[in-house]
Amino acid sequence: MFVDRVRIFVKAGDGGRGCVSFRRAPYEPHGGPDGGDGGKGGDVVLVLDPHRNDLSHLFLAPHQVAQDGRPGMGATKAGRKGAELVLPIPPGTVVSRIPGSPEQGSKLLPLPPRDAELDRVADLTPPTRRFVLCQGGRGGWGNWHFRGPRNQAPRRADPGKPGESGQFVLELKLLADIGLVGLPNAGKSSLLRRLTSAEPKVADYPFTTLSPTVGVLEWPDGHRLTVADIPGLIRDAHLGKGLGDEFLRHVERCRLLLFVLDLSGRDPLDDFHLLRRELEAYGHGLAERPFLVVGNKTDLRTARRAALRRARPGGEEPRFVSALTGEGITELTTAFRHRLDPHPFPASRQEAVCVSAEEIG
Ligand SMILES: Nc1nc2c(ncn2[C@@H]2O[C@H](COP(=O)(O)OP(=O)(O)OP(=O)(O)O)[C@@H](O)[C@H]2O)c(=O)[nH]1
Ligand SMILES: [Mg+2]
Repeated sequence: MFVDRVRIFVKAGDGGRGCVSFRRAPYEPHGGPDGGDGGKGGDVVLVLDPHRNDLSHLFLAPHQVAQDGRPGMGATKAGRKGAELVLPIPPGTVVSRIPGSPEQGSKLLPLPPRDAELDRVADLTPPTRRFVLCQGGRGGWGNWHFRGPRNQAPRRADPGKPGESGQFVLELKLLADIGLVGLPNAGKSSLLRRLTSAEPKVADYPFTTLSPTVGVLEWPDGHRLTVADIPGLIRDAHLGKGLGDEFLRHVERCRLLLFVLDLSGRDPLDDFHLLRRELEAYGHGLAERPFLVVGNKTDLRTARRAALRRARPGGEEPRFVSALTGEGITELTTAFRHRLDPHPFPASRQEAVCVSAEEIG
């Protein structure tokens, strides 16, 4: 189960109660106040975890409550702090508060629609690694704070402050340098496998890919680019056909789009225009994003190659590869690098190598 949008209720720990206590010792019948302060409640902290690629763990456990602080004790001993609650989340998660969510009360509100106006509180994208979503409450003062010349034996101690709470929507928008966009069966996943060591499923039927995958391309000089593969788009995807535009938000933050066209299928130029129209209909600036065009499956049909080259779809010189045989892959990775890295790099170092998809972040 791939989950990229959840709503959760979180509550930080309450502060511990302050203590009312008096010193007791032999020969000291009226020892002064010595009630310690309550401990602070635990915070709820979001922490980036590059090994996580979705939010299913929070979908299954949408109530997250941190530990309360312990009450203060005699002999001015402070109560122990509540442990912080760490929620690991994938890089690229956007966190918004559901407006009007009751500060108290843990009944989950319905997940707001995608276009709802939400109050964004954080975008967990490196270099941000930690974000305190809810602060734990301060511990209450013990009675020794209230001693004074007029009141040598205060019986007052404060309760701890309640921890912050709220309901939030967490939405994953994958972070990658390059996003693969294409019709079902164009060979996007095969290309990702060829480019990186990620292993998305590949099969000879449409909609093999049901969730996005990110892989990493690395050059010997240490330069890295991340590549995201998403489910295929079809005509009227923006109206919810196929898997709809549900997954386009995962390429919203890619710096470069790669249109993957199937040379063995229908007219690749038509496919290109269809994809462009879907991106325009989706909006969010995707249609204006820089792109490259690649014709895949050169091992099957070469006749289409010349026609596509002449047509220069979108004014771009198309590249040609075979994800199956590896033909043209080095030229493609070089094109990525030239497009995304402003610094020229030596020709001898142009061939990229694969690294584990887990090393993202
Ligand atoms: N001959 C040949 N077949 C290829 C090539 N690239 C992909 N294929 C085949 O095309 C089919 C679809 O490949 P996928 O990589 O699953 O395509 P996809 O674009 O990820 O498809 P969806 O996930 O359904 O959108 C598979 O049977 C692949 O083996 C290629 O370069 N040459
Ligand atoms: Mg696929």
